[in-house]
Amino acid sequence: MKIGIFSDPHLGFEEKGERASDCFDNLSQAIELCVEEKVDFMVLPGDIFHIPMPSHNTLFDSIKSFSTAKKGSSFVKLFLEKNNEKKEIPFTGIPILTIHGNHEYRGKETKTALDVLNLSGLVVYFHAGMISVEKENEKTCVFGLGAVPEKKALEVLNYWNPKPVQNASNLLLFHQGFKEFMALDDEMIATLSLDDLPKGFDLIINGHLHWRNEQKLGKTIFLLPGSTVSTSIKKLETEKPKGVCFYDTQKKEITFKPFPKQRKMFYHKLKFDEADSESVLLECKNILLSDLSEQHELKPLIRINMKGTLKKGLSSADVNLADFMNEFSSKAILSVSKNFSNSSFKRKISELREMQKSKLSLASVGFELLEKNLKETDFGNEIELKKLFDLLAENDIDAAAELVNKN
Ligand SMILES: [Mn+2]
Repeated sequence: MKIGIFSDPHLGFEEKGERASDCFDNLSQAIELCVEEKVDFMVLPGDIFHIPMPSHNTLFDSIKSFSTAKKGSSFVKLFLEKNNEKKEIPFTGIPILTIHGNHEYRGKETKTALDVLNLSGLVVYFHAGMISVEKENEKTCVFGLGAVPEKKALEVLNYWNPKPVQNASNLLLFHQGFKEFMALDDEMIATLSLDDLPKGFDLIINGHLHWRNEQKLGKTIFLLPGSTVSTSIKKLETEKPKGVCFYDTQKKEITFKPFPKQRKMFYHKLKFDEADSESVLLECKNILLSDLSEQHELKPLIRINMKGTLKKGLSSADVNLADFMNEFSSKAILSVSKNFSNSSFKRKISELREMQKSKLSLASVGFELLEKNLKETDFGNEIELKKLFDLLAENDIDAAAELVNKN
Protein backbone atom coordinates (compact mmCIF):
# COMPACT_ATOMS: atom_id res chain seq x y z
CA MET A 1 0.00 0.00 0.00
CA LYS A 2 0.97 3.57 -0.50
CA ILE A 3 0.21 6.09 2.24
CA GLY A 4 0.21 9.89 2.00
CA ILE A 5 1.36 11.66 5.18
CA PHE A 6 1.07 15.34 6.13
CA SER A 7 0.33 17.15 9.38
CA ASP A 8 -0.71 20.26 11.26
CA PRO A 9 -2.65 22.16 8.57
CA HIS A 10 -3.80 24.64 11.28
CA LEU A 11 -6.92 25.61 9.35
CA GLY A 12 -7.98 29.13 10.27
CA PHE A 13 -4.43 30.27 11.06
CA GLU A 14 -4.11 34.04 10.60
CA GLU A 15 -7.73 34.28 9.56
CA LYS A 16 -7.54 38.06 9.27
CA GLY A 17 -3.96 38.24 8.06
CA GLU A 18 -2.17 38.39 4.77
CA ARG A 19 -1.54 34.65 4.80
CA ALA A 20 -5.18 33.71 5.51
CA SER A 21 -5.54 31.42 2.49
CA ASP A 22 -2.17 29.63 2.90
CA CYS A 23 -3.51 26.95 5.25
CA PHE A 24 -6.37 26.00 2.91
CA ASP A 25 -4.25 26.20 -0.27
CA ASN A 26 -1.58 23.98 1.25
CA LEU A 27 -4.06 21.40 2.53
CA SER A 28 -5.62 21.26 -0.96
CA GLN A 29 -2.16 20.84 -2.49
CA ALA A 30 -1.31 18.06 -0.01
CA ILE A 31 -4.45 16.11 -0.87
CA GLU A 32 -4.00 16.84 -4.59
CA LEU A 33 -0.48 15.31 -4.45
CA CYS A 34 -1.92 12.22 -2.73
CA VAL A 35 -4.58 11.89 -5.44
CA GLU A 36 -1.89 12.18 -8.15
CA GLU A 37 0.26 9.58 -6.42
CA LYS A 38 -2.77 7.27 -6.14
CA VAL A 39 -2.28 6.63 -2.43
CA ASP A 40 -4.51 4.04 -0.75
CA PHE A 41 -5.15 6.32 2.22
CA MET A 42 -3.80 9.40 3.99
CA VAL A 43 -2.86 10.03 7.61
CA LEU A 44 -2.98 13.42 9.33
CA PRO A 45 -1.71 13.39 12.92
CA GLY A 46 -3.44 16.40 14.47
CA ASP A 47 -3.87 20.15 14.65
CA ILE A 48 -6.34 20.12 11.80
CA PHE A 49 -7.75 23.40 13.14
CA HIS A 50 -5.75 26.28 14.58
CA ILE A 51 -8.23 27.07 17.37
CA PRO A 52 -10.78 24.89 19.18
CA MET A 53 -13.76 26.90 17.89
CA PRO A 54 -13.05 27.85 14.26
CA SER A 55 -15.33 30.34 12.52
CA HIS A 56 -17.93 29.25 9.99
CA ASN A 57 -15.78 30.78 7.25
CA THR A 58 -12.90 28.57 8.33
CA LEU A 59 -15.16 25.53 8.50
CA PHE A 60 -16.51 26.31 5.02
CA ASP A 61 -13.05 26.64 3.45
CA SER A 62 -11.84 23.54 5.33
CA ILE A 63 -14.65 21.44 3.92
CA LYS A 64 -13.80 22.74 0.46
CA SER A 65 -10.13 21.74 0.85
CA PHE A 66 -10.90 18.31 2.34
CA SER A 67 -13.34 17.62 -0.49
CA THR A 68 -10.31 17.41 -2.82
CA ALA A 69 -9.99 13.81 -1.57
CA LYS A 70 -13.22 12.95 -3.39
CA LYS A 71 -11.41 13.40 -6.73
CA GLY A 72 -9.47 10.21 -6.05
CA SER A 73 -10.49 6.65 -5.36
CA SER A 74 -9.24 3.86 -3.15
CA PHE A 75 -10.01 0.16 -2.99
CA VAL A 76 -9.23 -0.39 0.67
CA LYS A 77 -11.65 -1.37 3.42
CA LEU A 78 -11.43 0.38 6.79
CA PHE A 79 -12.30 -1.17 10.12
CA LEU A 80 -12.25 0.53 13.51
CA GLU A 81 -11.01 -1.99 16.06
CA LYS A 82 -11.66 -0.99 19.65
CA ASN A 83 -12.47 -3.04 22.76
CA ASN A 84 -12.49 -6.28 20.76
CA GLU A 85 -15.10 -4.96 18.32
CA LYS A 86 -14.52 -4.52 14.59
CA LYS A 87 -16.70 -2.04 12.73
CA GLU A 88 -16.41 -1.14 9.05
CA ILE A 89 -16.06 2.60 8.33
CA PRO A 90 -17.60 3.91 5.09
CA PHE A 91 -15.82 6.63 3.08
CA THR A 92 -15.85 8.28 -0.34
CA GLY A 93 -12.78 9.09 -2.46
CA ILE A 94 -9.54 8.47 -0.57
CA PRO A 95 -9.89 8.17 3.21
CA ILE A 96 -7.98 10.51 5.55
CA LEU A 97 -7.24 9.07 9.00
CA THR A 98 -6.85 11.74 11.70
CA ILE A 99 -6.22 12.16 15.40
CA HIS A 100 -6.76 15.43 17.30
CA GLY A 101 -3.93 17.80 18.19
CA ASN A 102 -3.43 20.04 21.20
CA HIS A 103 -5.08 22.93 19.34
CA GLU A 104 -8.50 21.38 18.94
CA TYR A 105 -9.27 19.13 21.87
CA ARG A 106 -12.00 20.32 24.24
CA GLY A 107 -12.47 17.43 26.60
CA LYS A 108 -14.40 14.21 26.19
CA GLU A 109 -17.91 15.63 26.19
CA THR A 110 -17.54 18.68 23.95
CA LYS A 111 -17.93 18.16 20.22
CA THR A 112 -15.26 19.83 18.13
CA ALA A 113 -14.96 20.92 14.51
CA LEU A 114 -13.08 17.66 13.97
CA ASP A 115 -16.15 15.70 15.12
CA VAL A 116 -18.17 17.68 12.57
CA LEU A 117 -15.74 16.73 9.77
CA ASN A 118 -15.80 13.12 10.95
CA LEU A 119 -19.58 12.95 10.87
CA SER A 120 -19.62 14.50 7.40
CA GLY A 121 -17.37 11.68 6.20
CA LEU A 122 -14.54 13.97 5.10
CA VAL A 123 -12.10 12.52 7.63
CA VAL A 124 -11.95 9.46 9.85
CA TYR A 125 -11.21 10.70 13.36
CA PHE A 126 -10.17 8.28 16.09
CA HIS A 127 -8.42 8.39 19.46
CA ALA A 128 -6.60 5.74 21.50
CA GLY A 129 -7.65 3.11 19.03
CA MET A 130 -6.67 1.21 15.91
CA ILE A 131 -7.96 1.27 12.37
CA SER A 132 -7.10 -1.64 10.14
CA VAL A 133 -6.83 -0.95 6.44
CA GLU A 134 -7.28 -3.96 4.21
CA LYS A 135 -6.68 -4.38 0.48
CA GLU A 136 -6.66 -7.72 -1.27
CA ASN A 137 -4.35 -9.77 0.98
CA GLU A 138 -2.51 -6.89 2.53
CA LYS A 139 -3.25 -5.33 5.91
CA THR A 140 -1.99 -2.13 7.51
CA CYS A 141 -2.87 -1.35 11.12
CA VAL A 142 -2.91 2.33 12.05
CA PHE A 143 -2.80 3.02 15.79
CA GLY A 144 -3.50 6.58 16.91
CA LEU A 145 -3.38 8.56 20.12
CA GLY A 146 -4.68 12.15 19.96
CA ALA A 147 -2.86 14.84 21.94
CA VAL A 148 -2.97 14.50 25.73
CA PRO A 149 -1.50 17.00 28.24
CA GLU A 150 2.30 16.62 28.04
CA LYS A 151 2.59 15.82 31.73
CA LYS A 152 0.32 12.84 31.33
CA ALA A 153 1.65 11.59 27.98
CA LEU A 154 3.98 8.87 29.29
CA GLU A 155 1.40 7.59 31.75
CA VAL A 156 -1.31 7.49 29.07
CA LEU A 157 0.96 5.74 26.57
CA ASN A 158 1.93 3.07 29.10
CA TYR A 159 -1.72 2.54 30.02
CA TRP A 160 -2.89 2.37 26.39
CA ASN A 161 0.03 0.08 25.51
CA PRO A 162 -0.47 -0.42 21.75
CA LYS A 163 0.90 -3.70 20.38
CA PRO A 164 1.81 -4.29 16.72
CA VAL A 165 -0.28 -6.88 14.88
CA GLN A 166 1.35 -9.96 13.29
CA ASN A 167 1.43 -10.27 9.50
CA ALA A 168 0.53 -6.63 8.95
CA SER A 169 2.31 -3.30 8.53
CA ASN A 170 2.02 -1.31 11.74
CA LEU A 171 1.82 2.48 11.98
CA LEU A 172 1.51 4.55 15.13
CA LEU A 173 0.34 8.19 15.23
CA PHE A 174 1.02 10.73 17.98
CA HIS A 175 0.68 14.44 18.54
CA GLN A 176 3.10 15.14 21.40
CA GLY A 177 6.36 16.83 22.27
CA PHE A 178 9.41 14.59 22.59
CA LYS A 179 12.26 15.47 24.94
CA GLU A 180 14.87 15.03 22.20
CA PHE A 181 13.28 17.76 20.10
CA MET A 182 12.24 20.37 22.64
CA ALA A 183 14.15 23.57 23.32
CA LEU A 184 15.13 23.92 26.97
CA ASP A 185 13.15 27.14 27.37
CA ASP A 186 9.99 25.70 25.84
CA GLU A 187 7.02 26.00 28.18
CA MET A 188 5.53 22.78 26.83
CA ILE A 189 7.69 20.36 28.74
CA ALA A 190 7.66 16.89 27.22
CA THR A 191 7.51 13.73 29.32
CA LEU A 192 7.88 11.38 26.34
CA SER A 193 11.25 10.44 24.98
CA LEU A 194 12.06 8.35 21.91
CA ASP A 195 13.16 5.53 24.23
CA ASP A 196 9.60 5.26 25.58
CA LEU A 197 8.15 4.38 22.18
CA PRO A 198 6.76 0.87 21.85
CA LYS A 199 8.80 -1.58 19.79
CA GLY A 200 7.84 -3.49 16.67
CA PHE A 201 6.16 -0.71 14.66
CA ASP A 202 7.24 -0.11 11.08
CA LEU A 203 6.53 3.60 11.15
CA ILE A 204 5.82 6.02 13.99
CA ILE A 205 4.52 9.43 12.91
CA ASN A 206 4.36 12.43 15.21
CA GLY A 207 2.52 15.68 14.43
CA HIS A 208 2.91 18.77 16.65
CA LEU A 209 6.53 19.56 15.72
CA HIS A 210 6.36 21.71 12.62
CA TRP A 211 9.60 20.86 10.88
CA ARG A 212 10.27 17.73 8.82
CA ASN A 213 12.60 15.04 10.10
CA GLU A 214 13.11 11.32 9.56
CA GLN A 215 15.23 8.98 11.62
CA LYS A 216 15.65 5.28 12.31
CA LEU A 217 15.03 3.80 15.75
CA GLY A 218 16.18 0.22 15.27
CA LYS A 219 13.93 -1.13 12.53
CA THR A 220 11.31 1.57 13.10
CA ILE A 221 11.17 4.78 11.07
CA PHE A 222 10.34 7.78 13.26
CA LEU A 223 8.87 10.54 11.11
CA LEU A 224 7.98 14.15 11.75
CA PRO A 225 6.11 15.13 8.59
CA GLY A 226 6.16 18.80 9.69
CA SER A 227 3.28 21.21 9.30
CA THR A 228 1.75 22.09 5.94
CA VAL A 229 1.84 25.77 6.93
CA SER A 230 4.34 27.64 9.07
CA THR A 231 2.84 29.23 12.15
CA SER A 232 5.52 30.37 14.56
CA ILE A 233 8.42 30.29 12.06
CA LYS A 234 11.13 28.28 13.75
CA LYS A 235 14.58 28.16 12.19
CA LEU A 236 14.50 24.40 11.59
CA GLU A 237 11.26 24.81 9.69
CA THR A 238 12.71 27.22 7.16
CA GLU A 239 15.43 24.81 6.06
CA LYS A 240 13.23 22.38 4.13
CA PRO A 241 10.26 22.92 1.82
CA LYS A 242 6.74 21.96 2.91
CA GLY A 243 5.02 19.02 1.27
CA VAL A 244 3.80 15.44 1.60
CA CYS A 245 5.68 12.31 2.74
CA PHE A 246 4.76 8.99 1.17
CA TYR A 247 5.26 5.60 2.77
CA ASP A 248 5.45 2.40 0.77
CA THR A 249 4.54 -0.57 2.99
CA GLN A 250 6.40 -3.04 0.72
CA LYS A 251 9.64 -1.10 0.36
CA LYS A 252 9.33 0.31 3.92
CA GLU A 253 10.59 3.65 2.67
CA ILE A 254 9.65 7.32 2.90
CA THR A 255 9.70 9.61 -0.14
CA PHE A 256 8.83 13.30 -0.24
CA LYS A 257 7.13 15.66 -2.69
CA PRO A 258 7.06 19.43 -2.10
CA PHE A 259 3.98 21.55 -2.71
CA PRO A 260 4.29 23.01 -6.22
CA LYS A 261 3.30 26.45 -4.94
CA GLN A 262 4.63 27.59 -1.60
CA ARG A 263 5.83 30.61 0.27
CA LYS A 264 9.58 30.58 0.72
CA MET A 265 10.79 31.18 4.27
CA PHE A 266 13.97 32.85 5.43
CA TYR A 267 15.20 33.00 8.99
CA HIS A 268 18.03 35.24 10.16
CA LYS A 269 19.58 35.52 13.58
CA LEU A 270 21.57 38.74 13.93
CA LYS A 271 23.79 39.54 16.84
CA PHE A 272 24.91 43.11 17.48
CA ASP A 273 27.51 44.50 19.80
CA GLU A 274 27.15 48.13 20.99
CA ALA A 275 25.45 48.96 17.71
CA ASP A 276 23.76 52.19 16.71
CA SER A 277 20.37 52.40 15.06
CA GLU A 278 21.72 53.12 11.53
CA SER A 279 23.97 50.09 11.43
CA VAL A 280 21.18 47.81 12.64
CA LEU A 281 18.83 49.08 9.93
CA LEU A 282 21.51 48.83 7.26
CA GLU A 283 22.27 45.21 8.10
CA CYS A 284 18.56 44.31 8.03
CA LYS A 285 18.17 46.01 4.68
CA ASN A 286 21.11 44.17 3.13
CA ILE A 287 19.73 40.86 4.28
CA LEU A 288 16.32 41.61 2.79
CA LEU A 289 17.80 42.71 -0.51
CA SER A 290 19.72 39.48 -0.76
CA ASP A 291 16.64 37.32 0.09
CA LEU A 292 14.63 39.23 -2.49
CA SER A 293 17.26 39.02 -5.23
CA GLU A 294 15.65 35.81 -6.54
CA GLN A 295 12.11 35.71 -7.99
CA HIS A 296 9.28 34.61 -5.71
CA GLU A 297 5.84 33.58 -6.89
CA LEU A 298 4.38 34.27 -3.44
CA LYS A 299 5.69 37.00 -1.15
CA PRO A 300 8.37 35.27 0.96
CA LEU A 301 8.18 35.09 4.71
CA ILE A 302 11.24 36.67 6.27
CA ARG A 303 11.98 36.49 9.95
CA ILE A 304 14.76 38.53 11.48
CA ASN A 305 15.65 37.85 15.07
CA MET A 306 17.94 40.51 16.56
CA LYS A 307 19.98 40.05 19.71
CA GLY A 308 22.94 41.62 21.45
CA THR A 309 23.50 45.10 22.75
CA LEU A 310 23.02 48.67 21.54
CA LYS A 311 25.27 51.67 22.11
CA LYS A 312 25.04 53.15 25.58
CA GLY A 313 21.95 55.31 26.00
CA LEU A 314 20.05 53.62 23.18
CA SER A 315 17.11 51.32 23.74
CA SER A 316 15.17 49.02 21.39
CA ALA A 317 12.62 51.80 20.87
CA ASP A 318 15.35 53.91 19.23
CA VAL A 319 15.70 51.34 16.47
CA ASN A 320 12.72 52.51 14.46
CA LEU A 321 11.64 49.87 12.00
CA ALA A 322 8.43 51.53 10.77
CA ASP A 323 9.83 53.14 7.56
CA PHE A 324 11.86 50.09 6.79
CA MET A 325 8.88 47.73 7.23
CA ASN A 326 6.78 49.99 4.99
CA GLU A 327 9.41 50.02 2.29
CA PHE A 328 9.39 46.23 2.02
CA SER A 329 5.76 45.44 2.80
CA SER A 330 4.83 44.98 -0.85
CA LYS A 331 7.68 42.51 -1.45
CA ALA A 332 7.84 40.36 1.67
CA ILE A 333 5.97 39.39 4.81
CA LEU A 334 8.30 40.55 7.52
CA SER A 335 8.52 39.52 11.10
CA VAL A 336 11.25 41.27 13.04
CA SER A 337 11.97 40.88 16.73
CA LYS A 338 14.29 43.10 18.71
CA ASN A 339 15.64 41.36 21.76
CA PHE A 340 18.42 43.72 22.72
CA SER A 341 19.40 43.05 26.28
CA ASN A 342 19.83 46.11 28.39
CA SER A 343 17.53 45.45 31.28
CA SER A 344 15.90 42.36 32.67
CA PHE A 345 12.64 44.30 33.01
CA LYS A 346 12.34 44.76 29.27
CA ARG A 347 13.06 41.10 28.74
CA LYS A 348 10.20 40.17 31.08
CA ILE A 349 7.80 42.39 29.14
CA SER A 350 8.79 40.82 25.83
CA GLU A 351 8.41 37.34 27.32
CA LEU A 352 4.88 38.26 28.37
CA ARG A 353 4.15 39.59 24.88
CA GLU A 354 5.37 36.33 23.37
CA MET A 355 3.02 34.42 25.63
CA GLN A 356 0.15 36.74 24.82
CA LYS A 357 0.66 36.23 21.09
CA SER A 358 -0.55 32.68 21.38
CA LYS A 359 -3.78 31.93 23.19
CA LEU A 360 -2.62 28.37 23.42
CA SER A 361 0.43 29.25 25.48
CA LEU A 362 -1.71 31.15 27.96
CA ALA A 363 -4.10 28.25 28.14
CA SER A 364 -1.34 25.74 28.74
CA VAL A 365 0.34 27.91 31.37
CA GLY A 366 -3.06 28.43 33.00
CA PHE A 367 -3.76 24.73 32.95
CA GLU A 368 -0.47 23.90 34.61
CA LEU A 369 -1.05 26.58 37.28
CA LEU A 370 -4.51 25.23 38.01
CA GLU A 371 -3.15 21.72 38.29
CA LYS A 372 -0.40 22.88 40.65
CA ASN A 373 -2.79 24.91 42.81
CA LEU A 374 -5.28 22.08 43.05
CA LYS A 375 -2.56 19.70 44.23
CA GLU A 376 -2.15 21.95 47.26
CA THR A 377 -5.86 21.65 48.21
CA ASP A 378 -7.87 18.72 49.59
CA PHE A 379 -9.59 18.12 46.27
CA GLY A 380 -6.87 15.70 45.28
CA ASN A 381 -6.59 14.20 41.84
CA GLU A 382 -10.23 13.24 41.44
CA ILE A 383 -11.36 16.30 39.48
CA GLU A 384 -11.54 16.24 35.69
CA LEU A 385 -8.94 18.94 35.26
CA LYS A 386 -9.38 19.68 31.58
CA LYS A 387 -13.13 20.11 32.00
CA LEU A 388 -12.69 22.32 35.05
CA PHE A 389 -10.17 24.47 33.23
CA ASP A 390 -12.45 24.91 30.21
CA LEU A 391 -15.36 25.86 32.45
CA LEU A 392 -13.24 28.41 34.30
CA ALA A 393 -11.88 29.79 31.02
CA GLU A 394 -15.45 30.25 29.81
CA ASN A 395 -16.42 31.95 33.10
CA ASP A 396 -18.95 29.26 33.86
CA ILE A 397 -18.37 29.44 37.62
CA ASP A 398 -21.59 27.63 38.57
CA ALA A 399 -20.78 24.58 36.50
CA ALA A 400 -17.17 24.64 37.76
CA ALA A 401 -18.38 24.74 41.39
CA GLU A 402 -20.72 21.86 40.71
CA LEU A 403 -17.89 19.80 39.25
CA VAL A 404 -15.69 20.49 42.27
CA ASN A 405 -18.54 19.68 44.70
CA LYS A 406 -19.13 16.32 43.07
CA ASN A 407 -15.71 15.23 44.31
MN1 LIG B 1 0.63 22.27 15.46
